[in-house]
Amino acid sequence: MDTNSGTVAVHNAHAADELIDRFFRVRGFSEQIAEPLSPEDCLIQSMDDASPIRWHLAHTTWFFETFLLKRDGEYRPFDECFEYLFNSYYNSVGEQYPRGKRGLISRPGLEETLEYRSHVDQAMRSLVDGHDLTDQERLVLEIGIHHEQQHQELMLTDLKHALSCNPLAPVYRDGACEDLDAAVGQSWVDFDPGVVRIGHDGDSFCFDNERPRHRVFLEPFQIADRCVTNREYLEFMEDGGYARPEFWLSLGWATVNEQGWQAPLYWQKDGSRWSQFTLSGRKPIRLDQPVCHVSYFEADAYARWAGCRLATEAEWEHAVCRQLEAPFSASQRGNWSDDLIRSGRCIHPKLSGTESHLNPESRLGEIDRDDAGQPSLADAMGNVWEWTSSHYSAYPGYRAPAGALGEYNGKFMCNVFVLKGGSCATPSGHVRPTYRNFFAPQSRWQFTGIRLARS
Ligand code: AVJ
Ligand code: FE
Repeated sequence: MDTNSGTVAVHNAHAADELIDRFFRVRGFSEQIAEPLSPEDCLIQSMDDASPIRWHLAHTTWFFETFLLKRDGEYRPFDECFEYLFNSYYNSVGEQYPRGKRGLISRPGLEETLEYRSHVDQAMRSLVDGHDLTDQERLVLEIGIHHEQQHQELMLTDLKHALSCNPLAPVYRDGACEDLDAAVGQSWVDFDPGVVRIGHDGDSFCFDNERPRHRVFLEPFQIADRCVTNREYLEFMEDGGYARPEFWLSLGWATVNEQGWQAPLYWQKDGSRWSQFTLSGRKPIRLDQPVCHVSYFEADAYARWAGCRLATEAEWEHAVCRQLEAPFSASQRGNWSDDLIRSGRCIHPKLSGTESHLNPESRLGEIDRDDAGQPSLADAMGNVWEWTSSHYSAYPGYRAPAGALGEYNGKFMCNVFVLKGGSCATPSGHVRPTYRNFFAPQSRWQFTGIRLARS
């Protein structure tokens, strides 16, 4: 393995001091996520796609150990076997313990896993105190920090799935979900045809898959100023959405039937009332919250039922970037996991819409508009990941970085779709409009929702 040759990414890493502060803050937040959990909670694995909390705590540590510390001759590994045990998918590092069996690893236990973390944290402290980090070391450190933030989101989604399997509907953290319902209109934001640029530009951090920035031609389109709500999705359900093949892709229809899907993941009907499992236990469905935990297949079928479609990745990114340049910020109220935890709220999407959509006192029904009089896209960043119709493929000119970290993103560019914007399980500061998340079209356990577009 050789991550030291070639360029891992093409940004100028931040100053070492700022990075190492961020390193310790981010490491601390992972432990804060695990803090309310018992050792039993931290071991279970409810499906192949999900991993135990303990595995996430160890694997993120393994990342720094493998890609930074082991490059330094002085470093003594905590346990040689962890190289194999906590390798997720890096063939150039070596073989991997089977993914679907991670829940069988009862040892190291939670306590020892936390010792592993502090062993590595101390070694990281010595590394940065011992010498000025090279450019390459700062790059890998920054990737490692963002990697740990990706796993913080996965910890929350995997935990939600695991706890949802328990009929006692356990509460991870008590917290209020916004329980207000408000009639929220939906408007369309218009775009003229033309050549636009998408992808990351400049020196700030991004993952390799966000480059190179490149041109794309867009036909005229419209994109919704907010995400689809539970109220709207229920209309689809009540119109026989899950029973009518005409709305579904063939693979989607097969999945609906195989899995017996009749509603989004975590929904349950008691009599005539729908409820949903949340990280704060079971709660009634709030009609004006964005629909969440739908697959690509459901998002696509809903859009077809509504006479619309999903946006392409380029349409979504162009729409959001144009808006971020505009001099208003209503749509930028994020709903990020660290803020939600800090303020004791439920890790759950909030009402769909801008402030003015949502404040019944002031301008109910009115919508925020930018300088050109266009409605603004509400909640595009944070709240729910938005499925796009774009397959996750390499941008023109993309080359995976040399070395093991070249396995990070590029090799997954098959049979998955791009999601944009971040969710309420994403920590603040982790995503940007160019960020490319990706999941298989049948995946529902991430906080995924729907924004409509049309031509
Ligand atoms: C971008 C969320 C699809 O889950 O494998 C974690 C994130 N990459 N470790 C994944 C990731 C390496 C990735 N997703
Ligand atoms: Fe990982």
